[in-house]
Amino acid sequence: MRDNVFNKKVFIKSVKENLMTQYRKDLSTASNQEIFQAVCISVKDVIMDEWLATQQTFAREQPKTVYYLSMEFLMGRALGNILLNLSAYDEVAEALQELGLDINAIEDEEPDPALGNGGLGRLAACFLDSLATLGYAACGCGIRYRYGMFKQQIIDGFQIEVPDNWLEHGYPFELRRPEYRYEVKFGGHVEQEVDENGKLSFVQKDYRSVWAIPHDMPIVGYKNNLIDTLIIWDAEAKEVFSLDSFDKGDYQKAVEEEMLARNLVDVLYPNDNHVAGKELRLKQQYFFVSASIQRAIERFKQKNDNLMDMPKKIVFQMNDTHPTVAVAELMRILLDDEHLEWDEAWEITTHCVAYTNHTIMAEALEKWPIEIFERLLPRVYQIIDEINRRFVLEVQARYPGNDEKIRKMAILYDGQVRMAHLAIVAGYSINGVAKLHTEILKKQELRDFYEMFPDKFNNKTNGITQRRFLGHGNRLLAKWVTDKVGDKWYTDLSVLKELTDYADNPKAQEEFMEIKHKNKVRLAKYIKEHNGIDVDTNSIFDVQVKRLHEYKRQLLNILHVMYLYNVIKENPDVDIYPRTFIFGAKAAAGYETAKKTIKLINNVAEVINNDSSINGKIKVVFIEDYKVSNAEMIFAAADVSEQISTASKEASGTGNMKFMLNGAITLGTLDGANVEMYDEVGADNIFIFGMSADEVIEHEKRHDYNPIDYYNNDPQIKKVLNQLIDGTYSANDRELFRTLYNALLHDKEADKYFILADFRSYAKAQQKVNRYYQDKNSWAKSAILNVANAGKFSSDRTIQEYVDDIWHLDKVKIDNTGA
Ligand code: CRA
Repeated sequence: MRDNVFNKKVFIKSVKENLMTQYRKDLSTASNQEIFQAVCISVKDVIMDEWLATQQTFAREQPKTVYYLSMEFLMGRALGNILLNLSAYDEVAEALQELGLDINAIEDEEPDPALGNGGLGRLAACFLDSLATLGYAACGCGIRYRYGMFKQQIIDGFQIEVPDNWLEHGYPFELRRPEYRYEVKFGGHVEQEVDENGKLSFVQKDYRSVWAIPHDMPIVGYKNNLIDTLIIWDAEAKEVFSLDSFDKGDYQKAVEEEMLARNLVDVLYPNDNHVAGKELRLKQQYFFVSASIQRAIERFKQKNDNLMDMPKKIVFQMNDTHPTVAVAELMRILLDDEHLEWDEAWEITTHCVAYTNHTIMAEALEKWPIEIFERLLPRVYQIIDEINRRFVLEVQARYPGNDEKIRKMAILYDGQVRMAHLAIVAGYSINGVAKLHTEILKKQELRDFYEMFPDKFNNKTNGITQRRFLGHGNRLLAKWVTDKVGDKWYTDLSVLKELTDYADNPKAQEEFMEIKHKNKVRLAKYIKEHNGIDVDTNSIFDVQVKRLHEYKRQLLNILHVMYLYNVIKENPDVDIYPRTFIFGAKAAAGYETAKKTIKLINNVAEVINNDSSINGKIKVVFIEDYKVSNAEMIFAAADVSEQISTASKEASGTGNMKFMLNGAITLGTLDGANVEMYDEVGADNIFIFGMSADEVIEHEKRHDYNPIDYYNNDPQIKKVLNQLIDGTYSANDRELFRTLYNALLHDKEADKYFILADFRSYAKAQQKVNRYYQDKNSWAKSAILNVANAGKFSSDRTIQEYVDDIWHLDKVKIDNTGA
């Protein structure tokens, strides 16, 4: 089947036909966007057959299915990835070339669907890719936000948020399926009714409701004919609002339902690792969770008559606390719609739901005021109340007289619903996302729960898909790797280990550095086009791209740049190899300190880049609108990967792995998955600095950290900090960076993230980088060894662990002969 359509001639013919039928145009008059759409239609033809074959196989074989419930799926562009996984990328590129078109330009026509904030959403996308590739039945469930993550513009150094209308031209790979809609109810009140058999039941009355309309996106497995589905739910008003209802007396209700549907999925909350606690967000959560669970149960019932068998066929993985209302919604459906007894419903629920924790940041802990919960979801709240009542009894039985335990562990406490506690009490598995993170959960954050349910806890270190982040993002290196060790790495990344043999080989080193250089040239071109800055492609590309957050310490990085600049100014002959410091980061719209940090980076860039006296030794670039599509290019071009979070704060990180896979050397703290990267690659091939997680946690407990000491005792640190408020980087407004200065020295929790404590150690590690890069062979060797040891960080490995330890899915083979 595939061969046919991706036969060049057939493909070209099909694209031309699509142009004609869709736009009545030919190649000479069609725009790139129109050609892109036409190409997608041709690709979709192939996908449809395989998708159907997959669904038929699932229907026949009834494999156990994981429903991955996530508020975010940061998919990035689909076309290139789909072609790669269909093993048609090269053919299509050649076909387009014959038509005088560059495949990159056509790929650039696709909006970058940004239905996620950062790591958590991108992880969900990598997981789907791995699930399909490994041959498992999986269904991603999320929200079809009309506006995903905003587009970032930098104007006069400030971040400006611009709405990203990704659906403007229609999204070619989604399939709207109104015939599979579900009703989701909000508000009203609960009444008790007795049915004809004398059985008591609970009925929600006077509610407002919307339709949840699924849109399917194909998740194409790598060369295995299997296509899983990502469902994103759109909201629609139940009845088209009509003036008729005015006469019927429910005009008000019709207006409210219309409004509810219209706002519900308008926009993704742009916070990473931070909750805003807005009522609309809880509505979004319940909306997609309810629809997804209704669908899962309906599908299950089509082939099974005993609901008690559900855990054999279904698992709901809750991606952080955002979808944990699933626990109560599943109970509600089993109790009220399926009329099971509490114990039966609880038995099913507690064997069907599992929870992943992604953060220990206090501001990310989801708690909802009971008042909101009860008003919005009255029946669901009753159920949570009952789960809590039973759980508290259990705690009392286990720890008689220990009220402290109840205070710490109850689901309902102090007027709030603690979503993590709900997930832990009901979930049969609770996992962290890197070894260190899981240990911190067990020993600190979730200690009481670990003590009570030790068997539920496990670790699943995050991973990334090599198909997108090496295969698609870095085609030169991908080819080099394939030349050396064969192409098995596409589905078994551990084979990269065989590259170890080449690490010492001068020719291989040269080839590797040559590829890195070409990727740097590609990025330099992008920077020139987007930022108007010329960068030296022979300089060290030192990169920190990720969300802007205080704990990630972009501030440490830029303060160090300011320090280096001072050093060069004082001693122009100092041995510093040319370096380009590259930043990319979005700040949540309401996060002032983060936005100030972006402004600081841009102002420092302005001063340094325009100072000819330093001979271009250092340059600073802030790449506007960091997103999945430019990320692929950035990883490929990096020499140094900055992973410098305060130890204990970054649960895992996944950017760190993408850099490693692309042969950048990590400069980082022993935090998150950096710890495991260090174990894999060895101390000689990574630059580690700073306090350990234990040290940080100790200081936090003892409240004994005083940043002022560093300021007073280290004149160079003092100078840099003073430059925040003496106009060096804000000549027209000396007060501009006062808040950053105060946050480091004078605020209540001054230097909460230990920037000054780690500064010297960071500067020293940076100096090591400076020297090491000048020994080209050693550098190349270490870089190659980073690629060679990145195998563990494939999301294929992560997913196989989830399958083995938590999900227990059946492997499916799709026979493509019939398709
Ligand atoms: N912000 C963590 O902070 C982690 C990802 C994926 C995060 C990252 O260290 O790699 O999750 N946590 O596990 C999060 O979103 C709500 O918590 C993240 O992306």
